[in-house]
Order: sequence, then structure tokens, then C-alpha cells
Amino acid sequence: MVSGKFITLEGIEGVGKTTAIDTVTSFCENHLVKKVIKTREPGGTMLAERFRNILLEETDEQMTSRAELLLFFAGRAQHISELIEPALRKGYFVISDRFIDATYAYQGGGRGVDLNVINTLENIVHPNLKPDLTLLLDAPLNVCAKRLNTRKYKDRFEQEQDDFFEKVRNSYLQRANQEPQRIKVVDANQPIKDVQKSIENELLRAFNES
Ligand code: T5A
Repeated sequence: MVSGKFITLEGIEGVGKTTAIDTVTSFCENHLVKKVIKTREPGGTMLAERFRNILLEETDEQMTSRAELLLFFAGRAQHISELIEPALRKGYFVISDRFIDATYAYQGGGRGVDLNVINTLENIVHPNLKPDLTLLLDAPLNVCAKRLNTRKYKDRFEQEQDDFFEKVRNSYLQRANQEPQRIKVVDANQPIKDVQKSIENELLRAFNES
């Protein structure tokens, strides 16, 4: 029986998820609950981190969309049974940098994989697990690209073109429209301290325990 809470952060690259996860973690620790675990996808366990490397590295052989999709779900299956579910059972707040919404946005929206296929896999891998709260950080593409400008290495996804990320962003926003109770859009096109404040407000609204 699940007793903790599952919080996910989503958004396109460079929008500020990795920066924001520290805000979420420390706010939860200081104001909501002491037991907090921070994790990420792809990854989160040793095996899933190995899948992450395969998913992100650029190689000569082009990975098919279906192989990519299955590898994300393979890592997620491991991540859920090894880390997420045991922690939730023990009452932890589990905070993940990306989860299932990324698959709908990137593989569904970006790559054009049939959403019914993704939904079928979701029902096989985690029929009973959904985030309690998803913070969707949103900002225009050019703002996110500028934030990533200083990075020398670009992974397999970061090498995609603008139209790919535009589709990913639209797909995220569409999901937020469909599930407004769970997915809260945070305006990430503002100074870090204002993004932090918006996130803290969403956490208070969702868990109402300050
Ligand atoms: N993926 C993942 C799928 O395709 N399907 C899936 O199912 C899943 C789970 C993961 C890739 O895998 C794909 C999506 C991704 O392409 P990743 O390395 O985890 O790759 O990449 P990202 O999650 O995109 O992480 P990034 O580090 O690229 O972006 P972040 O975390 O959004 O950005 P962050 O926090 O590192 O910030 C970038 C820079 O901006 C600054 C920060 O200081 C930093 O320098 N910044 C701000 N500057 C000004 N104002 C603000 N408000 C700022 N916020 C941050």
C-alpha cells in the first residue's frame, strides 16, 4: 500500500528542472516531510542508469523509435520496483526529474509514436502508479536554448531540431490541459527566485500542510 507522495518535474531541456528539483527537495524536507528521495529518469538505479547511457549517447547506428520507447519503459520498470515503490511504501516523498509524461511528450509528441502504444505499455509497466503532483516547467524554446548555450557536449536528444522541441513542448502543454488537477504549469521564463516561489506555492496548494 502506497503511503508516500510521488512528485515529478517535467519540461523541455534547459527549462530548469535540475535547478528546480533542489527547491522541491529542500521545501519538502523543511516544510512537509523529513523523508525525501530525489531521483531521475532515465536512470535512478544502477541498471536504469546503464540504459540511460545507451539512450543518451550518440552512436553511428540510429536507434529506432520503438527501441527507444521500450528502453525507456525497461528502465522505468526497474526504477519503479527497485526504488520508487519501496520508498513510497515507507512513506517517503519521491521526487523525480522526469517520468511518464516525458514519454508521452518526447516519444509521442516528438517522435510521433502512437499514443495508444504508449498507453498500453504504461498499463503493463505501472498500471497503478501515477505522480501525485507534476510540475511542468514551461518557457519558450529560445529561452531554454540560450540557457544551454555554454554546454560543449550535446546528447542524442539535445541534437534534435527546434520543430522536435516545439512538438514536445506542445504535447506537454496538451497533457497539462487534460489533467489540470495533477499537472501544474510553472512559468519558468522568470528569474530563478520567482520560479522557486511558484513551485513552493504549488507544493503548498497540493499538500496543504504548512
Ligand atoms: N526522455 C526522458 C525521453 O525522451 N523520454 C522519457 O521518457 C524520458 C524520461 C534526458 C533526456 O531523455 C529524454 C528527455 C531528455 O532529452 P537529461 O540529461 O536528463 O536528458 O536532460 P534534461 O532533463 O533535459 O536536463 P537538462 O539539464 O538539459 O535541462 P534542465 O534540467 O531542464 O535545466 P537545468 O536546470 O540544468 O538548467 C539549465 C541552465 O539554466 C540555468 C541553470 O543554472 C543552468 O545553467 N537556469 C536558469 N537561468 C535563468 N533563469 C532561470 N529561471 C533558470 N533556471 C535554470
